[in-house]
Amino acid sequence: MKLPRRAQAALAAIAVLIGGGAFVLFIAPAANAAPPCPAGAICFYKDFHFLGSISTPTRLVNCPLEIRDFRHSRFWDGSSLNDNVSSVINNSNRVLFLYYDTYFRGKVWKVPHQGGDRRQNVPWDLNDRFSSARTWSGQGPRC
Ligand SMILES: [Ca+2]
Repeated sequence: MKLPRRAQAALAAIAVLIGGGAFVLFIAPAANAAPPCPAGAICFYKDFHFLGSISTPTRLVNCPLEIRDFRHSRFWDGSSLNDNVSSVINNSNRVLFLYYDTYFRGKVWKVPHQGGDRRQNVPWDLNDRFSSARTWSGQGPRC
């Protein structure tokens, strides 16, 4: 079977890429890729646009439904959550409140649990500044 010239060129290019080891680059994840946020979870990301390392603190969706001091919480890469959160996805059924200071003090930023706003970059003036968080729901568990 005779392939059209374009198809021959494409096959030749693929053969070169595979032969040269470049094929690995196509299937390797991007350097900054973080896992997607699981259903029902609240996810903090170290970088904007849901990149960098991720943290999925279960204590915001189960009792005690709060983190009083981010200095005791970590991203998956081991770095501290404190003054480090840059984007957030709220896949839970609870409204999330993030606070500038520990023990729910200082400026507060609200992330709803539904609609487009449940996935957000942290505003510039609050980027890498949050130190505590808690969640609220009219229905969900109370502790
Ligand atoms: Ca950050």
